[in-house]
Amino acid sequence: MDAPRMFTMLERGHRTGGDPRSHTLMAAVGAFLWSLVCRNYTNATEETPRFPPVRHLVLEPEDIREKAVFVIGDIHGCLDELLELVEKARRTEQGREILFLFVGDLINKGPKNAEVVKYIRELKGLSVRGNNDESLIDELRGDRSNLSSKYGWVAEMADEDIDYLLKMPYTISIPSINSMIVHAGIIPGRPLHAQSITDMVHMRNIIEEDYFHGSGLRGDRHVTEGVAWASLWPGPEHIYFGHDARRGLQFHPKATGLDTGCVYGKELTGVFINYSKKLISLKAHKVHKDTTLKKIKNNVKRNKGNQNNV
Ligand SMILES: [Mn+2]
Repeated sequence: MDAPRMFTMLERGHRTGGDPRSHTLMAAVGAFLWSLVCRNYTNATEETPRFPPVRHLVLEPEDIREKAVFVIGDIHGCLDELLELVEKARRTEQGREILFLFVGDLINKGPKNAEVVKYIRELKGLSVRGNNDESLIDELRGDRSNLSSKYGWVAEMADEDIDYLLKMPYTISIPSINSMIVHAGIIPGRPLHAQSITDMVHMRNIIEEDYFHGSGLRGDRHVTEGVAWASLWPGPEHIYFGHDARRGLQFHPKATGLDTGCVYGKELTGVFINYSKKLISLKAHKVHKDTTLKKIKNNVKRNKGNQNNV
C-alpha cells in the first residue's frame, strides 16, 4: 500500500521468470503512468483535488499481517494526548507491531494541528477524512496565499503533510477482521459507492422518512430528530467512527463511537480491534476548546437562520 501496488505486481512477475528485458520495459512504463497519476497530488498548489484518489480504501491481509490494529478517536490537534495514547497502546501490546488507524478530524480547534498530521504520517498511520479535514481541503482549493485566519498554522505544514491529508479516504475497510472505519456514519442498506460524502463526514442521526413520499433513511448532522445512526447499523462489518463528542463513547452491537471530546477537555480514546480488543482512554491534559463558547456561537448562528454549522 505504501508503494504502488503496480510496482509490487511487476516485482512478483519478475520473480516468476520470463524475459527480464520485457519486465524492465514494463516497470518503466508503469513508473511513467504512476507519475502521471501522482502529478496532481505532489504539485497540489496548482490544482488541489477535491476528492482523494481512493475514496474507499480496502486493507488486505498482507497490509495487516500480524499487526495489532488500534483505532483512535478524533484528535483535533491534541498532539500531547496522542503521544501518550500511542505510548500506552505500545505498552499494552508489548512488542507486537501496531497499525494505527484514525477516525478523522485530525485537525482544527486544538493546539498542534500541523504537528499532529506530521506525526501521524511518520507513524505510518492511516486516517479517514473528517469534516474538519474536509474544511481545510476546501480552503486549500482556493487562494492559498489568502487562507482564513483560523488556518494560519497551515503555513508550517510541509508539502508531504498536505499531500497526506489530500489522500485520506472516506472509509477504510478491513474485511479480514470484519471492520470498517468512517468519520461520521454510513446509511444502512446502501452500497459504499452510493453513500453521500455529507453523510460520511457529517451525519450523527438517521431520520426515517416515508419511503413513498420521502427518501427513506436520511442522514442528519444534528441530534434533535431521529436516532443515533449507529444504533440502526446492522453489520455485518463492525464500524468504528468519531464525530459525535456529545454522545461520547458509544457501544452498539455493530458500531463503536470513539469521539470522547479530547479537545473539549474530556478524554482521548483508542481501541484494539483485533488481538487483545482492549480499549484505552486517557484524560485530556486541559480544555483546549471551550464548549460554552461553541454553544454561544452556535446559538448566534442558529438565530441568523444558518443551519450549516457543525
Ligand atoms: Mn467531526
